[in-house]
Amino acid sequence: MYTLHYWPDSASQVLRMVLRLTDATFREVQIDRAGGALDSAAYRALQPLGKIPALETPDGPVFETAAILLYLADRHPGLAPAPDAKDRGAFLSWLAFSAFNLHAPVLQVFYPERTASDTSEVTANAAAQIKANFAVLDAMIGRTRPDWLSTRPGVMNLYLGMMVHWLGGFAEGHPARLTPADLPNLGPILVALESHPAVAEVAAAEGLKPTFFTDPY
Ligand SMILES: N[C@@H](CCC(=O)N[C@@H](CS)C(=O)NCC(=O)O)C(=O)O
Repeated sequence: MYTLHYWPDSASQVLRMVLRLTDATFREVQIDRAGGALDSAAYRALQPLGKIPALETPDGPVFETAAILLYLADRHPGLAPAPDAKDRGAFLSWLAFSAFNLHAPVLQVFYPERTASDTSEVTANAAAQIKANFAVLDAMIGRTRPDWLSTRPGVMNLYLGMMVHWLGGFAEGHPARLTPADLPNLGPILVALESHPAVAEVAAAEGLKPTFFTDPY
């Protein structure tokens, strides 16, 4: 039994989708942000920085989105290459790439004041990194067509899709705006996944449009 501590339209979103792809029993607890839950000792015991998400597991708490994705993939076959699979190294490399080189600058775009007081410069720099790094990843998909990043739902396509969902919410002209149409290889994968029940169910649960990737807000 897992317990996911979530907040709508935050990094917990991909975990809500991935949990629905498993046969695990789980419950989802909405974090009481207004009540200060992120700063509470109880929540800090699950996530030491008071960030969203955190997953309680039979093995203890697991935190950091990418770590939770890997934890679930290792216990629920089909979400990513198995530990002894030939393409495991490539999968791990691009999972770490996504956490460090995509998710981190995406967070800077949403919280630029945490990096420096000149928020427009922070946003411009982070947006440039996001665009350049998504282009590198997209080219890799075109070159190698990995099975672990195809139209079959799994941890990588849903993790990347969550970020594209957020970035597609920026208005035309915003430096960080990115949509499936900007990504020749990842874009069609996300379009194909949009109607998957795991995506549709979480979009509905979080009060979001069914066009989760293509027209997110
Ligand atoms: N590297 C962390 C980032 C988590 C994170 O920053 N989550 C955001 C929501 S998407 C959050 O907790 N925001 C609330 C805050 O920082 O106060 C992870 O991947 O889990």
